[in-house]
Amino acid sequence: MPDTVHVASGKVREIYALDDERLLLVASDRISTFDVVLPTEIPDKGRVLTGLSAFWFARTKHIVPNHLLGLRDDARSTECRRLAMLPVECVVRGYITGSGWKDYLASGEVCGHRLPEGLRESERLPEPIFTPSTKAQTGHDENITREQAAELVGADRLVEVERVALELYRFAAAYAEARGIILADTKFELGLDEDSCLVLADEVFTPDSSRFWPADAFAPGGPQASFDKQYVRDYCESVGWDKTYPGPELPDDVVAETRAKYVEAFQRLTGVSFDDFLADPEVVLQ
Ligand code: PZK
Repeated sequence: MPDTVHVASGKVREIYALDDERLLLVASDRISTFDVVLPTEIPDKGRVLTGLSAFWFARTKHIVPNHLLGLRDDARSTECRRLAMLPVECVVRGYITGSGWKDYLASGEVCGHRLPEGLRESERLPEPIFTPSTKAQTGHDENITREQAAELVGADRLVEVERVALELYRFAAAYAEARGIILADTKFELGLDEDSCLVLADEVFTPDSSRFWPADAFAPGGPQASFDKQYVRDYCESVGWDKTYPGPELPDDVVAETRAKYVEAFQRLTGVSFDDFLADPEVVLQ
């Protein structure tokens, strides 16, 4: 892409500048597990994530405006508005897992929310909770309290961010649950436009920004199977990998099963056939 300046790399995505106001987000087919990007790609994974994000952007603009301008014909590239990103990760948890479970075990609290006693790992919370974290440049984001988040974005902005994040989560979790997928938790990136209006950015309700669990296998009291990455995790465990770089190459059957799970999540949630999306990516916006 001549005239297109690379501005940032994520583990599995790239950002390019189209001009002063617009960015291009490109989702690759790379996959990470246990925080390591594997040497083997999952064909179409980036397209699934791009299509899912666009689908959710189109269905949540009554809650908050978003950065989406359009999808490219490659089905993996999103043109978007360039924003001033807020310096907090906006996490909402409907279930107690991951770092939330660790914090709950240690203190009975997550980000200043006191939770009921006796919760089991992966249990549904009485109400979804907003649990902001810092954006770590390297390593893991660190959970912070609402007071610490208010210092980073301002108290009034934080009230708005929390309300929007909880409303987005409630909307998508109910929608997904009706289609057999539990959205255990999710992470949003929000920014401000030129008028200082709050705008939803990045990727939304994808398996990379959220935990997707198959509802029919839900069994609190331990960790849950991942809707999308379980075959990858099981394979990585089976070969005795020590979870440090580099990760193992994936065999063809694990790649095929994993691709099928991504496509299944896309089709269950969007109701659009994946082939129809590839033929005309913007069908997910209708
Ligand atoms: C922005 N990231 C995360 C890092 C990626 C993504 N609309 C926007 N305006 C300004 N900045 C960003 C966005 C969005 N979305 C998002 N970093 C900056 C990120 C690395 C690779 F693909």
